Amino acid sequence: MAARPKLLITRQVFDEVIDHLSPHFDIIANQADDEWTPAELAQRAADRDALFVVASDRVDRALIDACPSLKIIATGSVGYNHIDLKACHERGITVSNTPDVLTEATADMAWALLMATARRICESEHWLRAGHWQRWAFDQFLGADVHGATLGILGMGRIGSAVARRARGFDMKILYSNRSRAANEAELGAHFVGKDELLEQADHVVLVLPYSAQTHHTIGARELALMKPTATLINIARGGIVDDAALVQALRAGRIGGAGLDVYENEPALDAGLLDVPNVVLTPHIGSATRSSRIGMAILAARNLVAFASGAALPTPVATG
Ligand code: 8YV
Repeated sequence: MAARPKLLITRQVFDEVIDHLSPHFDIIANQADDEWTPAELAQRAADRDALFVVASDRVDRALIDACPSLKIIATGSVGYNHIDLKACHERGITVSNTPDVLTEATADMAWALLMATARRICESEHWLRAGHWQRWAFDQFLGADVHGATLGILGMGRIGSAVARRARGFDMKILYSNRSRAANEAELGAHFVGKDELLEQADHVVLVLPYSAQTHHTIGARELALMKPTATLINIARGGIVDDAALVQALRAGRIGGAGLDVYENEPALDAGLLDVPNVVLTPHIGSATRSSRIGMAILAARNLVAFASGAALPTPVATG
């Protein structure tokens, strides 16, 4: 019997995922979820045919070069900006990701952040917990309307569309900006506009773009200055799409109303200013963090690996060329 291909799983995964992979691979797992330096990761990956990684693993050319037998990288994430696709292409390494299974959970998260930011949920809760609530007042924690407001979605892919569908229940006007017009815009009731027009008109801006060199700092000081002083900015996409330092300045100066952030430029490190401004809701990259969504992501990554090991077509390959 031919030897099973060697797989490294870089992070702790659900037991059923290990069970799914075990018949097909000789596995090194990290069920203790130890934190590895890039050198430790490269050392463990060196003799592997397959890697199961996550978005916080940096799969750069140096790591790929350190793995001469590597044939497939399955990431347990929809985003794949952490993988050097060019290096994979040159080496003929197959890559897969996990679209669809996290779309609805991530769209729910965009709404959780939008509502929390617009209605100052976290800020008022902290104030209450600190014992400041002595009496009710007409002007306490006045927030922004969500119902009937204008929603601007930057990036109208699967998650953007799911965010838009939810907006209809709030009777919102929906604007979107995207590289190309969305085929489903009529069904979503969404209007295609330029980025600047969207920023000028939207009461709530949701970022759902993939990160790339082209989308780096899509929202910087210039863009923040275009937004309404009452507007909220929600980022569930990737750190680096927003210039966090410029955002801190805009929040401090009251140039926008507030922000809801799940992702950060240098996460898990945060721009220190973000911790000091009250009008920002901060979550630790939990956009897809529901049980069903995270299990779905891990199982889909495993299904891609098993398909590869069996010589079958991958369910969700990433084009590297
Ligand atoms: C993941 C994500 O939870 O899928 C993505 O691209 O950003 C999140 O859903 C995270 O990246 C863990 O891999």
